[in-house]
Amino acid sequence: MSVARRLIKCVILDLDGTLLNTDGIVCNVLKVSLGKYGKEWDGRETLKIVGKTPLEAASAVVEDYGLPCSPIEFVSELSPQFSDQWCNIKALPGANRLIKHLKSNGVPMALASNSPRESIDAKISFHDGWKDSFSVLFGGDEVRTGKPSPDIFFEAARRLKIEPSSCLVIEDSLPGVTAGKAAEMEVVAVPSLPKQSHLFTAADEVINSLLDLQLEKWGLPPFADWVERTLPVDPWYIGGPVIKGFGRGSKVLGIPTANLSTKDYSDLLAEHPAGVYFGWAGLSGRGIFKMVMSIGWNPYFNNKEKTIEPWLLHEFTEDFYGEELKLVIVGYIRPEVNFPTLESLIAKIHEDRRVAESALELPMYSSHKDDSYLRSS
Ligand code: ADP
Ligand code: RBF
Ligand code: MG
Repeated sequence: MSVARRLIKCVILDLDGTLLNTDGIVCNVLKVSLGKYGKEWDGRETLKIVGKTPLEAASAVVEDYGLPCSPIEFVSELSPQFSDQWCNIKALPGANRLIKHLKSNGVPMALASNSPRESIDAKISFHDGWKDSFSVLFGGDEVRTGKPSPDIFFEAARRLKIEPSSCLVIEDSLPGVTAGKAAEMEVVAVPSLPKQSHLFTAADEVINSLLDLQLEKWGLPPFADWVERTLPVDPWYIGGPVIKGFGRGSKVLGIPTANLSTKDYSDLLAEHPAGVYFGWAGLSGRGIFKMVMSIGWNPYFNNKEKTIEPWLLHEFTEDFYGEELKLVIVGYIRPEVNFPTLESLIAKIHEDRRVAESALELPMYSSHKDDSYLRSS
């Protein structure tokens, strides 16, 4: 095991984009509101608003779209629409696991968010056990200046009675990372927007999702739920007819991947972090097979779209395009990464296959082979 970089005594967490999957909801509200002004929301704007205070975010949108209202008016127009949506925000994968783990190990936790205290309280009220897990909560309206100013982190540390250098900040946004470093804390960035990790050079570590957090690096109690190099996840399901992919799985890698339409499942795909997962695959009329897959942008090929690439661990004598494929995903192996050579990418995928093949023999994973979803049509 690697030596801890620093002895950390507490964890300060950001809320939106770090623990909660707020992005989709923010986008939907903006789409509707801008529509009323005859404007079309361009998803790329999200980059400008993540991690900002509501007023700053509103100013950016009002200016970029030339809206005939002031940022303050825009905020008041949007707030009731946002409030209506708080109940629909899901916890990001790994958020509940992290909170439970730190709590049961007695690691103090603070929540420090740029959103107003009132919305923080409202948002977390929909997540069991969250409120009681934080000894300190701070909203952007409770300090003089929000992130990227370090105020909110200094205040959180002061209230925790722990010196800043012993605090670990977990943040998804650039303003948040800047604030954490300005407070001289250790900062792990978990960028909520795809393909942004190169911008987070100020962070002490950049990870792909909370599933990849290695607490022992910070001298904190390690997660104990990894089993034979795999992390069990709440099973989830996806299925549909097999479609044509980029035509390079078999040709370039010698590894065929039976692609599913991403259009029909964009919400589901957005919910799950990019990475390598495994589970069981049901192919109607042919049987049930072990499966290992990647979800993401395949950095080696730098795809524009997030795709799902399942490799069925079975030798087929023919293609099965158009046939109904059902997947149950039961575990996680690793984040998606880039490789210096095609050979190293191929070698890694074969290693993933071995990990998945052997893990799927464990009762905790093999029991899902009998899931009725795999046989349904
Ligand atoms: P594409 O880019 O169209 O997905 P691939 O080279 O990735 O092409 O090959 C995938 C196709 O190969 C699948 O759609 C399926 O019809 C076929 N195939 C054969 N064996 C397998 C397997 N073991 N796993 C996944 N797909 C397979
Ligand atoms: N592509 C990457 O660029 N990085 C990866 O880490 C990666 N991991 C994969 C793991 C598995 C189990 C599979 C089946 C594929 C993976 N690929 C990865 C995707 C590979 O690039 C993809 O199958 C081809 O792009 C097919 O179009
Ligand atoms: Mg494919």
